[in-house]
Amino acid sequence: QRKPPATEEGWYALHDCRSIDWDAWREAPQRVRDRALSEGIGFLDAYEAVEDAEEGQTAVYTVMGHKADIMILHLRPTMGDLDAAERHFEQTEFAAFTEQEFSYVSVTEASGYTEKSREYFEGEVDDDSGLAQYIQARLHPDVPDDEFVCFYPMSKRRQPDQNWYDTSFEERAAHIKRHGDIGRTYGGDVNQMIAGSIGFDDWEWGITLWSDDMRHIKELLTEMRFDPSTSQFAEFGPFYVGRRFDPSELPAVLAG
Ligand code: 76R
Repeated sequence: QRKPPATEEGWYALHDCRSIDWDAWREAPQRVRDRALSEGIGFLDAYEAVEDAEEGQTAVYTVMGHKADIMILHLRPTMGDLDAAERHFEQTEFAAFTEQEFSYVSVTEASGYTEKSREYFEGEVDDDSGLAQYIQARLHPDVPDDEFVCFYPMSKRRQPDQNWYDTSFEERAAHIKRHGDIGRTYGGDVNQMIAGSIGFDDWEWGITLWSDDMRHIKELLTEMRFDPSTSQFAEFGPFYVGRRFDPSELPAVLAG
């Protein structure tokens, strides 16, 4: 009755949000700044090219507002890869000018709530079927070229009268179906990555959304706020909104 959904995990994700110490940056001698920039660009280029691991993705964004200045997103096959990425970054001269304001650790997740995904989890589909390929693409996503990213952690509510974890599988599956029906109407306008973080971080999922127009994200999230799966059960953490940049643009980002 209360059984948890089957899940499959893919790549591990680290959202690494940093602020820049602008005073230290302005005061640093030019040769130190040059070295910091070339080490920063070198790190980001190598990680975007996934030179450190078998596979994965890395992307870097500027972050709007006071919460951070940049967000580095790493997706890698193992948690050890993420650990190495974080420590490797700390060893660059560039990192000395940054402070880690926020980070989030999760792993991409597919769950067996929908009828189709249940067929997949029950082993009834071939590996080369469209469904299997769709799920594998969700677990090993290509970070889209979209200009904007929106990241936030969330949990499902656990209150006496509104407890996601006390509802039956069937009830949760009905919620997820309606949730997915809304989500699919934004196909093409919003790309998303759902990553589970139970046991990894302070919330239960990390939501990463990408779009070329932030209004699509606002519209999607507003529609979901009115859907019972969100209105009755969702709790949200802080939101981070960023804009993609190419590592070669780091000097311009730091020139302010
Ligand atoms: O195919 C289907 O019918 C459902 C597929 C699906 C699942 C299983 C799906 C589709 N999601 C699933 C699971 Mn989702 N999702 C969120 C958020 O801000 C909010 O209100 C909630 C944050 C967004 C914006 C979003 C978008 N989803 C989940 C889960 C795990 C639930 C569990 O296991 O208990 C969470 C926490 C979550 C949250 N979802 C989609 C979207 C979009 C856009 C889709 C459509 C996918 C597509 O187009 O392929």
